[in-house]
Amino acid sequence: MVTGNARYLRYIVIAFFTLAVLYFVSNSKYEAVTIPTRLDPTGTKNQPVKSEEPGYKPQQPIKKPKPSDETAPAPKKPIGDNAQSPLALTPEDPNWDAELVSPAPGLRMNATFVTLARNSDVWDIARSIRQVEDRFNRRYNYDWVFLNDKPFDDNFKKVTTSLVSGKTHYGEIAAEHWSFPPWIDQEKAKKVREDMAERKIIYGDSISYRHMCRFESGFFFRQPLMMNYDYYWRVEPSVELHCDVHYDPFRVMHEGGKKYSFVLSLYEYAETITTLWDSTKKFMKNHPEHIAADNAMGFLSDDDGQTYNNCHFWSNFEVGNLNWLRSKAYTDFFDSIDRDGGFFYERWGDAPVHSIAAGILLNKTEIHFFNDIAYWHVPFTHCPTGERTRLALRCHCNPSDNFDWKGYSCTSRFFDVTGKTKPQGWESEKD
Ligand SMILES: Nc1nc2c(ncn2[C@@H]2O[C@H](COP(=O)(O)OP(=O)(O)O)[C@@H](O)[C@H]2O)c(=O)[nH]1
Ligand SMILES: [Mg+2]
Repeated sequence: MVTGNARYLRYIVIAFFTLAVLYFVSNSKYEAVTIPTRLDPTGTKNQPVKSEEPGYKPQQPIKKPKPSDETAPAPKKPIGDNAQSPLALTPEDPNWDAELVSPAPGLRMNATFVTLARNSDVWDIARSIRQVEDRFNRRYNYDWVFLNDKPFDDNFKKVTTSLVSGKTHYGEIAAEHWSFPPWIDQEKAKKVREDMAERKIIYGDSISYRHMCRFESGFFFRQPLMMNYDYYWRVEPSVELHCDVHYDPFRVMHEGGKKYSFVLSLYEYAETITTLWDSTKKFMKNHPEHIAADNAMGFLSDDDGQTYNNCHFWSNFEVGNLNWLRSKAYTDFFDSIDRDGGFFYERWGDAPVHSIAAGILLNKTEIHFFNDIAYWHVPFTHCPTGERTRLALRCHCNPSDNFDWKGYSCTSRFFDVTGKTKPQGWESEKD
């Protein structure tokens, strides 16, 4: 009996000891020190952070280094298998739900988001990025190029890099792409600004706005960081996306042979472009070889090209083909109108410039309207027409805010000129 008790006691002691060892081993694993890291503002490496620093918060090391430099990224090879993952454009298409898997299956295009911004735009662009990521890019991880006429500061790089799921790149624009060309008469340009200020024309007195419009018209697509990409999606600060983007718009462009696209169109403020159409006509006369046979002149002009009706695609949203913008046709067009000086002697916007180019240099079929991409830039909304689409895309826009079929929009004209059928329900969204 005594021996039996002693044996039990021994078992209990051994069991207790074993449990104690196991507890110690497992507990010490959970207390293992994690090295806190912070994303370096250049995005190239992770830097240790001292625990006494303000803002210290232990976290897991960030897995993916995100290069951020001034050199062009290496050209990307398409990944994925197109045949395995056909584009699903409507809820009826077989691959519709599969597209919401993250990362989205299928091919990636050689494409990037692009944003022109100042350091002071950081929080406004942060909002835009968050929405683009939530509604689309978190599943696709496309890169994002940021361009600025001044160096981006560390805070801008840190905040934007933390939000973008693809790689981020930061470029400083060369002075010759953001300054007065030598042929501009400074006195004349100054008088125009003073006069426009008096007439209260929006941005009429601004020099930087004019540099911005000329840059977006003629230079963003030839920045070193943009040279290796084929497609771009322009995103401005403080824009909103109201619906899921269920498919890859870059693939729609590529597979549909599209070169330019839009979601909103409207009439330009005539006083900012008084002579833009004269310059366009001069170009058309000098370069008939660039005019597309099946162009969309009917979108731009009501009298077969005599006058401009001021219709333009709103360029704060664009998905487009960079090789088209880099083509001889487009650069001849830009160089020709740029010589006439209207970016400074008037206040030509990049929206009418891109739109006129698309309207005369492209065939109608190469311009695409993205009904599915819900978008807001102050003060206009594009909310997809058709309740089925809005519900399927989990939209949060109010359909009565949709600008497409209102009197000041040119989208109805685009449908008429291109012979497209307007989406069901458009008539109930007129004024
Ligand atoms: N780097 C830089 N970006 C600018 C400047 N002015 C405007 N932008 C950018 O150019 C785009 C258009 O400017 P924005 O103020 O939105 O003009 P709006 O949409 O025509 O009212 C936005 O992406 C701005 O962030 C500037 O002086 N410097
Ligand atoms: Mg804007």
